Amino acid sequence: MITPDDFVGWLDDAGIGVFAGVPDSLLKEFGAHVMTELPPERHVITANEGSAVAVAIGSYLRTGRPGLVYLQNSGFGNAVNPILSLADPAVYGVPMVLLVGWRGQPGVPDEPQHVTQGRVMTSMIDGMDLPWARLPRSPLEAAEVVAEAVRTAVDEATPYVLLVEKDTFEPATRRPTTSDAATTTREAALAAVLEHIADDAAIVSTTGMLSRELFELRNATGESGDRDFLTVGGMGHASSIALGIALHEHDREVWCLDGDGALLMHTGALPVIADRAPSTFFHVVFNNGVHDSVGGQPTSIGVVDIPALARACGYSWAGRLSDLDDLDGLIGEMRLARGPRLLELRVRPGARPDLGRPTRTPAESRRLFMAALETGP
Ligand SMILES: Cc1ncc(C[n+]2csc(CCOP(=O)(O)OP(=O)(O)O)c2C)c(N)n1
Repeated sequence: MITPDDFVGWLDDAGIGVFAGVPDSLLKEFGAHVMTELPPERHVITANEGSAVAVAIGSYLRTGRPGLVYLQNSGFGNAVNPILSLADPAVYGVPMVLLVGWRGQPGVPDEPQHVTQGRVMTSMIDGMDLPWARLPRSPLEAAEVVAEAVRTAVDEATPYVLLVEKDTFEPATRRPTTSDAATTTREAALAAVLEHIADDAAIVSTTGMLSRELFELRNATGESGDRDFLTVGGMGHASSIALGIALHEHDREVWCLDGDGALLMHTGALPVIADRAPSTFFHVVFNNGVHDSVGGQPTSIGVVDIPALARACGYSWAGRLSDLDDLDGLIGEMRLARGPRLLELRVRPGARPDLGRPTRTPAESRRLFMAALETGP
């Protein structure tokens, strides 16, 4: 295995400038290293993977040094647009190295949302005419592959993809510390919110552990969970999925249970939701300040006043809660509002170590969800 320290050293030696990306569980140790060791001007955790490519482009324009863009392959689609429309050798020809966590790699069991993306990964890269290599686990070979990747990216003025398999990186020597004052766990807050949501409401939950917690809470309480749509992939799109449902629901409440990283990934959904103003739309953001599901790397939500953002985007009501005792009153207020409303819940990072994964297939969940919503509220 490779130490993150060695890996970043090879990149430094090869002339890499900025590091930008969206965290991934396979890159957790690498992420912990760059977060604790690189100065802030050399490392940016971006809202989505396309923005990371854009940061690398901008940094190259100013310094002439290629950037390192890191991402999980589920976010590769977000990166495709600025890669092909800007960085590609036929356009501006901007060198960079893309470090891509290969979830769903053929032969390695993984969740349904990773299977196809994992299988088509290399053919997608080939289809984009990008040079690529697997990052070897052996340090000697990896050092050569990294040097060759940067050389090719620069010589051919192109993005170069390095695919990272499971267990490639050794643990980082230091981990970032989080200083969140919130005491409530996401799971406890979720359970409390569920008590206020009517049985006939539709729920769209965000990507990551929140959806896993929702699935387990339903099992624990013996509820069917048929009206829950778990957004297992497509991070950031839960709110627009909920909007798509709410357009057709004039009586039934539609609840989007979101994360702060997911909210930031596609914040542009907020004014669109407000513009369409479905009166049945309820948005709850479980804000732990980090990408908890993939290792706890900070999002930029700390600089955002989420209720003020929602109001500025046109939501008819927005509030914040840190103490679950106030939930009753705030949900009452939400219900009195006429258009979309948003409640921010401050929660603490972390999850149960024994948190399971949904045992229903996504296709079965989709069938049950559609059938459950066919019956009136
Ligand atoms: C497009 C895309 N990029 C990255 C990921 C990997 N990923 C899964 S969950 C997650 C973090 C979500 O953070 P947040 O919304 O704050 O929720 P939390 O995990 O903190 O509850 C990430 C980065 C993904 N699934 N899809």
